Amino acid sequence: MMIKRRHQSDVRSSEITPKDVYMERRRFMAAGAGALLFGAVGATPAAAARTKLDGVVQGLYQADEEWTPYDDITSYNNFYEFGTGKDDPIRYSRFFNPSPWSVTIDGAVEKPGTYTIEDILKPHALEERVYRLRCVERWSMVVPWVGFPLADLLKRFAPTSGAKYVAFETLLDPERMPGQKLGVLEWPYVEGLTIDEAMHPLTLLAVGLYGETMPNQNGAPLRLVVPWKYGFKSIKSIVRISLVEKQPPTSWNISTPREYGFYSNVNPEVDHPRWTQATERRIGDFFRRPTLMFNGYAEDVANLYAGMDLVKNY
Ligand SMILES: Nc1nc2c(c(=O)[nH]1)N[C@H]1C(S)=C(S)[C@@H](COP(=O)(O)O)O[C@H]1N2
Ligand SMILES: [Mo]
Repeated sequence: MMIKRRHQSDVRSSEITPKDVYMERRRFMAAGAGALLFGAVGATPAAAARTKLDGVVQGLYQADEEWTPYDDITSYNNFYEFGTGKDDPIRYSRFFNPSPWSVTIDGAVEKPGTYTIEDILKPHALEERVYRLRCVERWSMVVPWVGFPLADLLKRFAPTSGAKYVAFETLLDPERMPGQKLGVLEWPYVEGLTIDEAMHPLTLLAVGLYGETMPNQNGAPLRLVVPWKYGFKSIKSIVRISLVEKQPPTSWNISTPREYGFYSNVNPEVDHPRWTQATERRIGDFFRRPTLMFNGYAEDVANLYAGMDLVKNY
């Protein structure tokens, strides 16, 4: 059953009030010392432009849960290229311009090349899918993404038999992504999936949310969404997709291998070394709730890991 409850914060840009702009300005002013590094102190930004996406159809997957409000999805998140605080991405991605944008598809494909984002998107119908996203830090949210299956894109470039894994890379540009001037991670941010995970129908390349183009802080113009894995697998602002023979490196595994493995499936039974993963706090809720195996997508994805030791392959 599909139940859709739109939250009152689902407003068109024309409805954004002076109060919103004021609050946004307050956020900016509160930026403090970090702002010296990240720039833009004293700027008076208008509310971010919000552009509706045309021709979006209802997708197959609709989590039957209340959508997390737009303002929460876009103001409390992780995007270390714009700082490590939860409210850094909205603040410091304000002037990021994701256009023009191109994406390189290479490795074990018959048709490698670098394509404009327009050429990448052209053949794909956009659909809305409501997915749960759970961060390894134990907060979660429900997001109406707009996108298309990654599998449809990969098939266009004709993977060869050497394509066992898919590696993803975020833009590397410290001038435009000032968090890359800090050594908190190795840059660029990289992630990877097995080919079966990448071809799974749940795996989405997203270009927007709430029916509108992707906000900068959520990974404009193109990001991955893998709803049964911890949020960090869902890499943002992608510039390269490589089909490869060997398991590719991933940013969090490079930085802290004991805490973050290649698979990173949401699993309430396998704890993070420093905290339990059995519960989570839905953004906007006060009480914690139990975390579900594979984030509630076990029926769809458990077969990908049949016979695998999920304690070893964390
Ligand atoms: N390039 C890049 N992608 C990233 C991150 C990041 O820091 N850099 N953070 C990840 C983490 S930890 C999470 S929880 C999700 C959050 O997605 P959201 O911002 O849409 O909530 O993005 C992931 N993708
Ligand atoms: Mo995360």
